[in-house]
Amino acid sequence: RILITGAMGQIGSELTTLLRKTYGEENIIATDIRKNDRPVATSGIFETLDVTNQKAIYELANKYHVDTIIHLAALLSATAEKHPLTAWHLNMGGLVNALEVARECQCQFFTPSSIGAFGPSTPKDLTPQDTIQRPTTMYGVNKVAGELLCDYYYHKFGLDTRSVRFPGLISYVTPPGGGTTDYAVDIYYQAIEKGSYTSYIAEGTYMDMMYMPDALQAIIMLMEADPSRLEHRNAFNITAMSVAPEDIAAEIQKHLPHFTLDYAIDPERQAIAESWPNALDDQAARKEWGFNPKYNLENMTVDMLQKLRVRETLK
Ligand code: VAH
Repeated sequence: RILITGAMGQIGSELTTLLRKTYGEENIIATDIRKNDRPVATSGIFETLDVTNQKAIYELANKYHVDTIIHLAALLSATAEKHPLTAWHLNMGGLVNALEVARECQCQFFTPSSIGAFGPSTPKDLTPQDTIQRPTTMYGVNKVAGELLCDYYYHKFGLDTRSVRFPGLISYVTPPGGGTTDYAVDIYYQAIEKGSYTSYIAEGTYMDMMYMPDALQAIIMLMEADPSRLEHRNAFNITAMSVAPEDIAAEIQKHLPHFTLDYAIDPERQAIAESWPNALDDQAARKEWGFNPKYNLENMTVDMLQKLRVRETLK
């Protein structure tokens, strides 16, 4: 049985649906601090859970005899930068609570890291799997500390912890909240709704991105990987494309010729983006557990626009 925290978030809402299909609804316990006001909470087992309450996590893990914990509850980079101490308490407090329960219940454990775990002194192009990590954001501090804590639980307690450094994730089901890469999601929504988009990230700002289906597949592949092949654990570099706002706009214009992009830079999120790599080297993930994304900018754009058009017509 798998316990998911943050099941109503951008990753959680789609991962919950996919895991229910893959492993059976009765084996997925979706939890979130928000009440069950979204589809993910009404079509399977759902429990309200505040991950800052370790006892509450333990009680659910016990009640459902959980053997895997996928811990997604966290504040993303831009929100964390606005409320750094809240982010520290939720991101680190929630993680150590979830790790402690996983240790007590001997669960396999997954929590995401991010390209945000790198900083300005990290090599920006073909960022190595093993390299300097001195992020300058609270979110990045949380992600590096999280990677080290998960490795510690593996080496010290033999806990089967596994993690990936996600790039920006693009999806059409649940819009992300509070991220720096969210422009790459909003641009598609606005292309359909308004035919134009004003980017808060500057032209020429490259970041790694990935379409949600590839991100979900990566979680399942890593969690099912033969542990004897894993030289790394927390956390694997993975990416599907490195793009700047004008690249996405040019791809959208192939389908919507009148789409226009302009800029109104948000200095805070621009500074975060500039502290992150341009493009990761994900050879370790490909070698150790067969990571192999299916979507690039071209076929992701076709799918995103098609799915959002369908939703627009259903409104
Ligand atoms: C954010 N989408 O922008 C998240 C992610 C790599 C970016 O960590 O904070």
